[in-house]
Amino acid sequence: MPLVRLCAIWVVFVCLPAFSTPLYEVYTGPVAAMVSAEAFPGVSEAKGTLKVTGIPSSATVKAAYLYTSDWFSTASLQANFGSKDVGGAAPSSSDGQFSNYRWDVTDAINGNGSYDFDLSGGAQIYSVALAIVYSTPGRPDRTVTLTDFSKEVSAPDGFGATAGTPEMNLQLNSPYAGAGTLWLLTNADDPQTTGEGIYFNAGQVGGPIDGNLGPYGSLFKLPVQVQSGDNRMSLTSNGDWFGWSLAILDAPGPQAIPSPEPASLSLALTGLVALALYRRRRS
Ligand SMILES: [Ca+2]
Repeated sequence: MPLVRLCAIWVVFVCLPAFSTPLYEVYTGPVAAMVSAEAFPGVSEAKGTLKVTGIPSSATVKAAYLYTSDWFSTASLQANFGSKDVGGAAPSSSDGQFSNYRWDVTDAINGNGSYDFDLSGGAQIYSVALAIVYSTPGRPDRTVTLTDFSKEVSAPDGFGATAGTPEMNLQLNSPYAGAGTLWLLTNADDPQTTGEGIYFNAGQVGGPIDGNLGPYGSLFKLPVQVQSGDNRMSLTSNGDWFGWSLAILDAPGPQAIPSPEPASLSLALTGLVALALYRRRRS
């Protein structure tokens, strides 16, 4: 958390808006994901452009969500995306002074390109992100799990944090083991306090968390080794105070049934022909 922001007054709202729920969606088939994000220095209105790249022209968009998060406020935020008014949103989840917001913008995505956004009504917005899951015929089967939440990761002395712990964990299930990709979005992280770690199962796969998008937010796309069953992620604070709001795991799908190699197939045919000739000679 940028130190300049620590003296902010936390506005407590008497009437909290209705909360929707965190998301945990699993997509299977020839699916893939992409995430685009932009950082902001703790603003009440976040305007910018998110780029969508890498989606094949034959792909179908299964889901697209616009994300932001806010600190010290749970007020509803208003959003425009891709020249459309996509309406107001209450927090989809909240943890202490950190809240996550989500809009379903699936209908607004028309393939690769630049998508303008304008989010207003916030207190301290540090990042805006777009997460897309798409399906491409002919691609290998995968298992993409998209989940959003609010986790306030805070220093042991807290800097005034009212929730969160120095280490936040999350588990994602995968039916199959193999190589995968993990996306994580954090915000209000900064380079002044560093040394954070990102862990996946037993090993460290990333860190520090120092605003790799700019002041003050980070987007990570990390290669991971997925195990069958539960996979445990951990983010450590090491003195920084930030929010963690999004995780997407691209994991293996069902293994393709092995087809006979051409060499072994011709060997089998040769054997069958030889057997037929031998029987004809004996008859
Ligand atoms: Ca940091």
